[in-house]
Amino acid sequence: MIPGADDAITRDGKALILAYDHGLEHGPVDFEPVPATTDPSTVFDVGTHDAVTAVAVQKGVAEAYYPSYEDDVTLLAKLNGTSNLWMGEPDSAVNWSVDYAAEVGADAIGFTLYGGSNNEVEMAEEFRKAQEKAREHDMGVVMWSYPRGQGLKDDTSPDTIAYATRLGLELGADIAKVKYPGSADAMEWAVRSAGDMNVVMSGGSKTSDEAFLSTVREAMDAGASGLAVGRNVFQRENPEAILDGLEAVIFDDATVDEALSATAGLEASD
Ligand code: FBP
Repeated sequence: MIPGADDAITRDGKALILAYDHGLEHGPVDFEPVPATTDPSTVFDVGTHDAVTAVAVQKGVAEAYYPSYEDDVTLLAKLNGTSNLWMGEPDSAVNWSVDYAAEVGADAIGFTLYGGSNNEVEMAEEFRKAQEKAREHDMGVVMWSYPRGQGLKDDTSPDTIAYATRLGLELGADIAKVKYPGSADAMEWAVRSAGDMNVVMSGGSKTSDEAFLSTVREAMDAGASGLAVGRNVFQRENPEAILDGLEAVIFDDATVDEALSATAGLEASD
């Protein structure tokens, strides 16, 4: 990490990254709860909310839609990704170069590393090339640090998530995005393992407002620097409401009750 390298995708040192690479990673099934989200414009519109510090998308979506949002949205180029149709050992194709991401307008890159996979060595070497190229462009580097593979029994255990954040620090990320390890203590250990590097929590599948905001509150109390979230925002009928609540927790240090009040009146059905 380089101090300040992630400034373009953080506010006051905190991040709320809206991830929208699910069409590749999971397929259109993730858009079924709110069919309008099949259209990337719908989610870029959500990304113009003040709380969102960057929107993370794959190349094709960035090429086609980012030109209409470049004044209102900060682009995080998710460089690698693989479809859910792939049944092999966890791996991720590098789908665009850092040079091309910079040309499209990205301020930062995102890169998945499956530590523990039989493909870890190749993925780490690909990350090295992307990370060093990102430095030439003064772009921030976010590692989606997701240990998984046939040898790994529990990919969200406290040990595993602390190792995941540490991999981010060791390999030169500015932010590591990790799954929530299940408790505030485990998250605190994961944050401590990352040294001065920022750690953000991954959103996960959609839960209730209260459950989600409570987990984010716990993660922030444990020292996390924010959130990189997809489904828990765009699978809601009113994503702006939960973004109001998340803004309160992440940037204004609000309690869960205060954050729920911030969503009140806007989110009727979740
Ligand atoms: P969610 O907040 O919806 O979990 O999205 C975060 C994310 O990292 C996405 O960027 C990515 O598409 C997805 O999760 C991958 O999740 P997994 O590999 O666990 O299926």
